[in-house]
Amino acid sequence: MLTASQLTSLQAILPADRIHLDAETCERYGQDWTRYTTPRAAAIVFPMGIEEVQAVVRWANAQGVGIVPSGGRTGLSGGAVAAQGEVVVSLERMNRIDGFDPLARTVRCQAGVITAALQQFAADHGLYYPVDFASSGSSQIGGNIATNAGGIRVVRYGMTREWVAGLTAVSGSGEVLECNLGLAKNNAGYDFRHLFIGSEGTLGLVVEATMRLTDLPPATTVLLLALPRLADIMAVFHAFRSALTLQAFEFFSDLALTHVLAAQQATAPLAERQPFYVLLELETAVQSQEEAVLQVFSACLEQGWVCDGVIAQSQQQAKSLWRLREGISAAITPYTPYKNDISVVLSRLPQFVARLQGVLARDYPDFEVLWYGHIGDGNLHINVLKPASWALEDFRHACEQVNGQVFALVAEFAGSMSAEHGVGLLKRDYLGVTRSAEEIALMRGVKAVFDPNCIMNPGKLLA
Ligand code: 2HG
Ligand code: ZN
Repeated sequence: MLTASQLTSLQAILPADRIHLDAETCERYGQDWTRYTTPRAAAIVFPMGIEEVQAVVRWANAQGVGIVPSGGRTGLSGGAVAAQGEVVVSLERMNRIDGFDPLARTVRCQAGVITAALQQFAADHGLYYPVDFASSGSSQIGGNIATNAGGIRVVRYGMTREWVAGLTAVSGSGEVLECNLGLAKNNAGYDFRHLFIGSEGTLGLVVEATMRLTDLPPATTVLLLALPRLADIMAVFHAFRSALTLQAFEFFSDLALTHVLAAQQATAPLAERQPFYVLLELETAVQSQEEAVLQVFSACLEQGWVCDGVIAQSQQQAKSLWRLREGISAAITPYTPYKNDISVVLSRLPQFVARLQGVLARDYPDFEVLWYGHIGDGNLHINVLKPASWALEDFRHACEQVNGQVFALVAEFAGSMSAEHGVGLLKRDYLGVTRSAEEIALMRGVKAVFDPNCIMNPGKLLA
């Protein structure tokens, strides 16, 4: 899809073996984990340094070609899909970790560093990188920053944003910007770092970052609790959080459990099935905290909020409980689920959930609807499974109809239409649920400053 002269000028920037035009590579790198858009990349390029990224961006501006920044492509909103003949800039060959500063407890990462590699680097130095999720073995730091990735420990450590001490970006106009210099304190004007975090590649490419590390977590206890009613979940949350420090507070429905058990060929963790389950990880460094776990657990049983539960007795058992939660998304991928990733403030969650249950039970009678997510953050992943007999477009259309009601509820409760997965292509038309027209107009203005020719990830986030 590139003209002969476009290709010739691109070949003057990068060696031929780092420009891929073949259909297989274009398909592989032209999409993320979503399966709702047909990839149509013109080329995939693999720069190996900041100057090469800058040269590609300048070339794209001169040629009027769109760029899709590409990390581990584990996104769920189509943010890394090349759907209209763009050049995909894969950062995967820029995967060096260096510049470890033990005093500042920071480390310098190129954008293509795999999340798990940073976690391992931290562990090797007696420290901890706490942002964690099921895709940490494939996702990359640059992508995590561009999407402000969240995951399973946000309730304790916050999102990726909290862990970026500085970043280097190549803006859409080809300028190299050093944002925040890794400083702990820096009030010298606007902090562009935070504009790039979560910008989904629409302002430029994050090429390097200085990431913060922290202390290793103390010993923890993992529990799985069974709940007859979702309405009681915040009471359980409050009871545990008042007594102990939460590392995670996740939930899933029985239908989600059914699918994950089938996919993993595992057996149910509790003798009796209940409609909902909570997976907690609690800090238990000292014996009094271990006792507190049992006390709160008993209190929840007495109240009738919880009717059964299991406390992991070994690391291995803790891992297998976690696999049930973390494996859900992969278990249902074959059903091309229609995904919602919504959030409200915790205090409004019980009322919101009650109303949402009503809407989904009434309007999705023919589809399997799975509930799971980071409920301790007020974040629900609602996944609707496509029946095999339905065509993808018809299914999507049917889901979008119901989604109008879901998003009306999100708006009524002043929630987010995308809590952690970003907006990308799939949620773009719903941005107005959470952001005002004035805000969206300002976003366009910001984009025009950093990316005047609109070459950066065109069509994502903003139409
Ligand atoms: C998770 O929390 C991921 O498991 C994926 O964010 C969520 O599949 C989803 O909807
Ligand atoms: Zn999630």
